[in-house]
Amino acid sequence: MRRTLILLSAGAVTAAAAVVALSPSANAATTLGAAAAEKGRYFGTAVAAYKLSDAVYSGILDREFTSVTPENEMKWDATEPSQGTFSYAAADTIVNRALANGQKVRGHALAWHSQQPSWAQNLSGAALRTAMVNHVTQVATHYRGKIDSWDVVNEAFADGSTGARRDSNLQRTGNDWIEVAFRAARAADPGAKLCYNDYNTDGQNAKSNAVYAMVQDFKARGVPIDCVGFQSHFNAQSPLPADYQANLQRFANLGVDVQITELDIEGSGSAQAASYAAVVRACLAVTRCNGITVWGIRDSDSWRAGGTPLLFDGNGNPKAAYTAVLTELGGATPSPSVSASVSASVSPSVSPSDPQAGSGCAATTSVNAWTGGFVVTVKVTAGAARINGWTVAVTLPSGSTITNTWNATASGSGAFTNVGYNGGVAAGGSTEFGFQGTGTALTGTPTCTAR
Ligand code: 9MR
Repeated sequence: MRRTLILLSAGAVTAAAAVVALSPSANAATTLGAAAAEKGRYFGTAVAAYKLSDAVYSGILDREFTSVTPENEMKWDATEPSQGTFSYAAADTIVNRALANGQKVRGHALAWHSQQPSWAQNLSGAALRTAMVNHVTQVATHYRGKIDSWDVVNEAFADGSTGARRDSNLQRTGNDWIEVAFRAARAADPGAKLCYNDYNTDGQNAKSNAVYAMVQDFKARGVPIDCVGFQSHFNAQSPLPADYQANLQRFANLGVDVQITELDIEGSGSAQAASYAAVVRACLAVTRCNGITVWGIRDSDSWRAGGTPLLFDGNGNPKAAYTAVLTELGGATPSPSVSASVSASVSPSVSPSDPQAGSGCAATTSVNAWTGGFVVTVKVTAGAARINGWTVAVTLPSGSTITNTWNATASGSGAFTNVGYNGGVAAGGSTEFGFQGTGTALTGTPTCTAR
């Protein structure tokens, strides 16, 4: 952690000195996506199309994440509910919204034994093989050019010590069904990375050994495969394995990217935070680990909500696990920590090179506007002295409405006040908040009042 020392000179009332530790740098990235990007990685989440109208959900999604995975909308039952009839509306909503926001898309999943439409469940043999190839081809063609990575085949290996393939209707069409699916996907979308994705393969065990052997064989025979996804659903029964990093590394050494694709860790508090940090550390230590996706945004969005396994609580507030992930990525939450309190009021002397010299606070905006809507990010910068709270006032054109605010409380028309964790800003430090609205965005400069 880089610590910045700011020495304060004797003041008018009582001489005092304080050491203020910015955590860790006033310029550190303040979102998961921005921090991961500085490490050359994406940070993604699973998204459910029906939740996009929830402003808290979409606000966090757009602020924090640089990749999205449709949680259910690209599965076989969703995209081909009856044979030969394709239904892309829900997945298209997620994909097009993500691309418009500059987020990558992980496609999930082309061929899987689960969530098959009933017509496919009732097929077997050559008819099922043909239907599977057609499905892979049609869906990958529809999304050609839009998908960063496809989970071409999902969960094809059995749990336990056998190292065998999972029995399924697809497996019963012949052992080559996996490579046939990969070849069909490559032909349909040559630009997408093609992944094999599974769970309980996060450490070295019989199942991951079997996947490893398959990838090694594919590479040797020229079957197109670019990445392996490690779902990483952890809880007390299935904890983060000690050899997680080593396992990621051995797959990377085969010449594929590795991605953490469905991360969630049941638990709470510092124990959960420590496990999340360890996952991030492992990925950062493996050059070819090029992205992490968590399996949902808020605990309440999780497929196992009771285990509170995600980075935001049910209200959308960042948890300790969020801070741990952000810190491990080299980012920092906006609020500084003060390691020694000032013992009396002082008049600080600020180095002449300090660009924020002055008092109170200033606010600057960055506006992303489109026809009918806008997102404004506001940077609040403290002047020459630490501030303990702030209120920013903006003037909105008449007819414009604010629909969502993050990292601040909207208090009345166009006024925003800090929330609990970002009111304190060290001298010269800054914090960000944002809001989204309909209509036309503001054009003028906002005013900032410090407390
Ligand atoms: O999170 C998904 C949940 O909403 C679905 O009901 C479920 C149906 O199978 O799939 C969940 O996602 C799974 C993913 O597609 C594959 N790996 C395991 C995930 C959690 O079950």
